[in-house]
Amino acid sequence: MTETVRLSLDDARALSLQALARAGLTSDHCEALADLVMAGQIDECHSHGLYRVLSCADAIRKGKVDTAAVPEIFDQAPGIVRVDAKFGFSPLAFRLGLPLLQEKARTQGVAALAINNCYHFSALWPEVERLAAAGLAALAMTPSHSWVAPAGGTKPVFGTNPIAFAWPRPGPYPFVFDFATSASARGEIELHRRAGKPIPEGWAIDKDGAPTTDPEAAMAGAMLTFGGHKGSALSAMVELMAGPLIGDLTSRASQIFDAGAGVTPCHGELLLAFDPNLLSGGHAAEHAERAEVLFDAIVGQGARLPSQRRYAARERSHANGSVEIPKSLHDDLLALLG
Ligand code: NDP
Ligand code: PYC
Repeated sequence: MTETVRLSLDDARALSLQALARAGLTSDHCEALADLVMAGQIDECHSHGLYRVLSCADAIRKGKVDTAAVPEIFDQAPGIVRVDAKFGFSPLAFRLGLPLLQEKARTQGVAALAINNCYHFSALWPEVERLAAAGLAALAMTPSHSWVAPAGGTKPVFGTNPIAFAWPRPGPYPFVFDFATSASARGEIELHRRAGKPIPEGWAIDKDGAPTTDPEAAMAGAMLTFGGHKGSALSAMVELMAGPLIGDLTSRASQIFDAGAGVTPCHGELLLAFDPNLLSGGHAAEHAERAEVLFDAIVGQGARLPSQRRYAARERSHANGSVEIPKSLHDDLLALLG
């Protein structure tokens, strides 16, 4: 059984902030990153929680990330905001671009935020949740590194390419899903490797194209898309929409840019925001009721909504005032403090 350590929410946040500051990040980046990894840990999304502080520190140590990058915002068009992250981490770029994206979505009905030149390590649900909290429906997507074989192939082409969607609902919890278009996130395979556990069948093939449950062999070979050709096509869409469409890199190009350093990917991210009021001709409240009927029909038969596990974890973490992480991760985080 994995030995764990329980940290108060304040201590966990302080540890993340200290480790990121010690790695050399400026305070506004530290705050943006700590908020995100804490959100992941509180929701028990372990692959994108405190664990990610290690890969951020690694990318900085290898001289890849601009630790003091000041993102630049461009009001590109009535419905388009572009933020150049200037080769810093993405969370600060998102944070700075968000107000203008929301304003544009409310006036145009639909608006896009294109983030360019960002080192990306995070889950997407915190971002689409922010848009839902402002009463907007939202989509987000980003490539990563070419780790995933297309359906019918054996060589990595795609990134793990997550897609996240949010729909605002009454109460604190929007309808949100957020998943990699690969069978699992790369971070999940890394966590299995760290824990010395095999990965489930169907996640990956080894470098010779044979199915594998060995995390090391999987990372040296190719990950698989979810849902065969369907996940493969969605993954290609993410490559195109959050790559060439917004003037940024595909996962293959991001891997080449990485030049063997093996750090978190550097590329772009696309977010789309939709105003339900404008798009429904000013009758959002009335039509939102139909959405609630849909959700009732799902949960009414015992099926669960995506994010239900996360929201339950969030309530538990806040009630306990603490989060639990593997002792090995705690040791590695403490080691970053030198
Ligand atoms: P999961 O497969 O763990 O979960 C995907 C989604 O499905 C979640 O919204 C989850 O909700 C929901 N879900 C899971 N089981 C059920 C069920 N039985 N019924 C209904 N809904 C369900 O996610 P992934 O491993 O694919 O991705 C994990 C994270 O990794 C994501 O947040 C993603 O953004 C991130 N990621 C980031 C990348 C990047 O480049 N930045 C690349 C790849 C992934 P719940 O959480 O409540 O279980
Ligand atoms: O878990 O696949 C992943 C991932 C890639 C970049 C950030 N997370």
